[in-house]
Amino acid sequence: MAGTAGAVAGPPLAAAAALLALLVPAAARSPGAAGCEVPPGGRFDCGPERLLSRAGCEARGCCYEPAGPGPGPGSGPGPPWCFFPRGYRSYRAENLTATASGYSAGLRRVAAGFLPGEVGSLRLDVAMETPARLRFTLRDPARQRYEVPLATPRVSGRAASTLYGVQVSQDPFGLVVYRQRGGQVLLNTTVAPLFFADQFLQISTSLPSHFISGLGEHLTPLVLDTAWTRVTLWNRDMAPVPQVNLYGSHPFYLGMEDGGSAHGVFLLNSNAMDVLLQPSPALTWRTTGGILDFYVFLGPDPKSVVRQYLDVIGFPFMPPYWGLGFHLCRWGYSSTDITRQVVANMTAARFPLDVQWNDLDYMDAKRDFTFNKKSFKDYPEMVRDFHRSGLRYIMIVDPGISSSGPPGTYKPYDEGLKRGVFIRNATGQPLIGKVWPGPTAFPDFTNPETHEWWHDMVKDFHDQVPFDGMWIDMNEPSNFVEGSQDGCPNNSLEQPPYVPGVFGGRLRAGTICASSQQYLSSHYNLHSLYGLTEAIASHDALLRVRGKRPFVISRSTFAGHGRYAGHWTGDVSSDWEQLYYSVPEVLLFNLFGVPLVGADICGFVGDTSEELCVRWTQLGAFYPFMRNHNDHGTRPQEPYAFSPAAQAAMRNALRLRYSLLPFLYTLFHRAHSAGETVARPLFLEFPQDPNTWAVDRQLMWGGGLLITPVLEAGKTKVSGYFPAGTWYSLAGVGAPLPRHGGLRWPHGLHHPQQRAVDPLASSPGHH
Ligand code: MIG
Repeated sequence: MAGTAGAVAGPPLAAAAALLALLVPAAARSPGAAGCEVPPGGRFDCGPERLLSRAGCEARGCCYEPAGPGPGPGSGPGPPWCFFPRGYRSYRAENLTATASGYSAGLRRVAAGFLPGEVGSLRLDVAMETPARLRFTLRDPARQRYEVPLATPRVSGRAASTLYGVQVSQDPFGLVVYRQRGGQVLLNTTVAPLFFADQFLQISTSLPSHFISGLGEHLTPLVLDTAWTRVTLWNRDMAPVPQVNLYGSHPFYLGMEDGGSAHGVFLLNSNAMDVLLQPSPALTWRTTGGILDFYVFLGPDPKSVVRQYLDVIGFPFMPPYWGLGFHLCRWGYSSTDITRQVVANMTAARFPLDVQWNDLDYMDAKRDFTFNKKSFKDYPEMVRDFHRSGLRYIMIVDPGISSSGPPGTYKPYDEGLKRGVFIRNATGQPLIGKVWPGPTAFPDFTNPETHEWWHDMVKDFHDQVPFDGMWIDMNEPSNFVEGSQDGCPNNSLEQPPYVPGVFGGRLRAGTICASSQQYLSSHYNLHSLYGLTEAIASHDALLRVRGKRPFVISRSTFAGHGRYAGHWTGDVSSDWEQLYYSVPEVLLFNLFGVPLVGADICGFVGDTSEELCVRWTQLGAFYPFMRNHNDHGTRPQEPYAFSPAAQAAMRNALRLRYSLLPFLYTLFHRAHSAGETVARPLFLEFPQDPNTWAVDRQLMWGGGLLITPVLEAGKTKVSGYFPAGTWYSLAGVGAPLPRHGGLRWPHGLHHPQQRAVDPLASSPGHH
């Protein structure tokens, strides 16, 4: 361990426990050329909030070296030009003392920072919560700051023996977490200075390897790129493209270590943030509010890391069995007649269908909890008829509540107004934005009264239309005008001194004003919790109204979401690239504890093609949540919309899924009761085999079913990686699949050593 902690040196002092030691460093170096010999990959940006000239950089006591592709404030694709010298001082640790749960220390700012609202004194609390879980927090002891209202385990006392050891470096302050066994350093915050200002909190750490997975929601491979990557978290309605903040926030990563051990880190913070990855390798958390509240999970195997994370945020809910069947939806089923016809077509074409959906089309003037009395005249009967034929039914619900009707004409708004459930603007009035129904107010789901009101609205509507589940969309929340119809005030919440790399450049882009007021705090703090809080309200309302296990699918998510709802990956394009990306997205959401996840099969935006749609259905048969959904105005993509050969291939894919449903249901039960994953990256099962770590063109169900889908156009063969073991072809088990329609959609799996037959091939003879 000694010597691995950068600036840490010297003999242990005042040990709070046998494995905790406060270390006194060699006298802090004064900034200047001496501390500037930092290899480019290990340089930490000294100008996070703006571009600095040499003079501006040196005025901060930092090193200036124009190099690489920069310049750029931290977000550049290369090393920062202005960077901290080694030993740059910010806080000094004092008074390390043992506490019931671990120990605490005071931190005192010893050198002025450069952002407003620096907190001069901090309190560090280290809690050794369980043998494999460490929590540490940095708070302002003088002032209560916003903290994420997520119920996490209350732990009293200190774990007797732990997988980790902790050291505190005194000046500059830093924390080192290492494995007791073998000494591998997992976290070392001495690599760069700590910042704790009102709206700018930053802490950096070295990483033990380049294999870092997590930090959603982004369109990324399973393993993130540590070559100067910025990952921004701030929930946003945004059709998935690489590099931008998408619908959800999951400030959690899992790291693999040499030898196959794994650890995880969760920052319990919901403010807009950037996470920066750089090649040394290292990671910087940079958030705009709250406190620093970290959990470190020691595994030591990756499955345990996931379970330990879920111990903190909650195990996934148990979906009803029907929820694992095939779901069919599109925007543009514009009447009950058309919706009924879709179901009839599915039956006639012998496709299994468990859940029929409707998009906005059912609504009257696009308002929640209403239906169109012309085109959806027999809506309640339609749903009852579906029930009679064994189907379930789900419709979309948006959070924005139409606010422009005359009083007395729309109960959700009238009641909501009376009961004070809406988010307020600077003048204390409901903030009015614009979504599908036109002007809308936004329910504040951090207010308990809103949950009651939401329940009442859900119940009223359910009394008319006995739906079975809820599809909650637009809950980032999405807003078609920036901030509100009246703009936003000019204040520090709207224009923070540091703005993370959010798409659109401003926090209010595509959403409501950051400074609007919610029951628990400002929207600035609570924004990324909007979807989660709506999911909780919807889950609870469904439970009360139906008295059965709820089924909620949400676009926006936050850590802990899986306990209440599932997720679909939003407005993906009908293209092959998005087909591939859906694999890592599904795998990542399983690591995030949201196993009920899937992408819109055949793609949402744009016209699909027959080949793409077949491949997508074949892959989608292995999404834990399997729904075909389509944009309005694009080419139809229901399974029956294609050629007989394509239909046959899709039917086979569906048949295979349905034959595996008991297994899938069991996996969900394992997730629900033991914190496991359902769809699983290979490295979770084979952590000792580094070849598996980055595999994200294959996925597993549970520990034994390996799926190797075709993800490219024009291919009838795929190669995949088969870890050591004996692999059996699923198609070889049980009755052979029937022959039909020639070889239009066969695909096979070939591997030099082991050969597996793709169970979805339309003709077994092909192999
Ligand atoms: O502004 O309800 O992601 O699945 O079909 C678009 C219409 C609103 C976005 C969802 C999509 C849904 C669509 N919605």
